Amino acid sequence: MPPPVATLEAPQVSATTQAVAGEARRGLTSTPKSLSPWLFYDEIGSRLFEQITTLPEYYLTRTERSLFTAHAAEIFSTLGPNLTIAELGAGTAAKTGILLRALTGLQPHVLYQPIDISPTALDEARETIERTIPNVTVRPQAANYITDTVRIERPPHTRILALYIGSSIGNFAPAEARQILTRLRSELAPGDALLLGADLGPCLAELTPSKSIPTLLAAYNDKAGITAAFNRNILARLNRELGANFRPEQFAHRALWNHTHSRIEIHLQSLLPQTVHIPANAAGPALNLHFAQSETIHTENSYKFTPTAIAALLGDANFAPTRTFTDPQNLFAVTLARAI
Ligand code: AVJ
Repeated sequence: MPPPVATLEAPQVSATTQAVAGEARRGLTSTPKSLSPWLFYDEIGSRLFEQITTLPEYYLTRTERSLFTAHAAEIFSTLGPNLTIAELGAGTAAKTGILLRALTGLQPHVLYQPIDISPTALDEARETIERTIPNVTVRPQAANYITDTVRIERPPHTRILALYIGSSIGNFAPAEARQILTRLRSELAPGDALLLGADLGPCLAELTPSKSIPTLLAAYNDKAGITAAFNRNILARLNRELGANFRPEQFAHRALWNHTHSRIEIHLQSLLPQTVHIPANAAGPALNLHFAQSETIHTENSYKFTPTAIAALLGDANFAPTRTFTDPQNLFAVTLARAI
């Protein structure tokens, strides 16, 4: 007989809230203060990100989409038949439909395996794709592909095309990016493939034309203030989930270009000296956090690449680049690589 269920235990804390509590404690007691960008993507944050992807300044999504539209046929003819598609960080899979639709024209059935940290985004991905694209079966996996091992299913006689698109790789420092691709590669076999979408850097010697720094900065500092709301939502989330008392409007959204590290940095800057309280939780005792005027919380890095850097990153993870597609303005790159 199992023991009776105890009734006086601590309130049930979900695994996600536990991870949020741990990351808030780690990041906000560090010097300088930081919070990891995965914290952006609760239900509200995921919705704000979807809005970002439609902003006039945010060239990334529409440029990558146009590259998929222009080159899907060539991508799949290069790869040949009998593919299954797995996607890291799929979100709501808005752009993936272009690729899935093209592939269903070439093979009778497609198994699509989206992997994402957000279960609500995955539900939406499954619903939209199964409703709008016949002959695709969606098998979602809610997982943090940074911390958890992901399982990619391989139906008999198929090769896997892994998608890592949307410049999601840009959130990671070079060593971590290599590790993500190396772990993905370990789930694949020679002959499988990866389609990597990465944002290109500004003012690149090896690319003419290349985007200007103002074009890049505008993508992270839109006129409508959606990116600012997305950034501040990280604090609102700590209020909602941890009972913290941040006043998000007392932090300014800042986006800057760090040339040395080839990355956009996103920060929240305290507009005045202030103290914020986070009650005790499963991750540890209560915290009183002091913010000096102008002190920042570093919330995100978004690395930008050269074609050479993309090829080197792929090579380090045992992928051989076969084709790189870029738009006429060299804003964004989609690279097809073979697992070797
Ligand atoms: C989802 C990481 C690709 O870096 O452009 C957009 C996130 N942050 N605006 C990016 C983001 C602010 C985005 N990625």
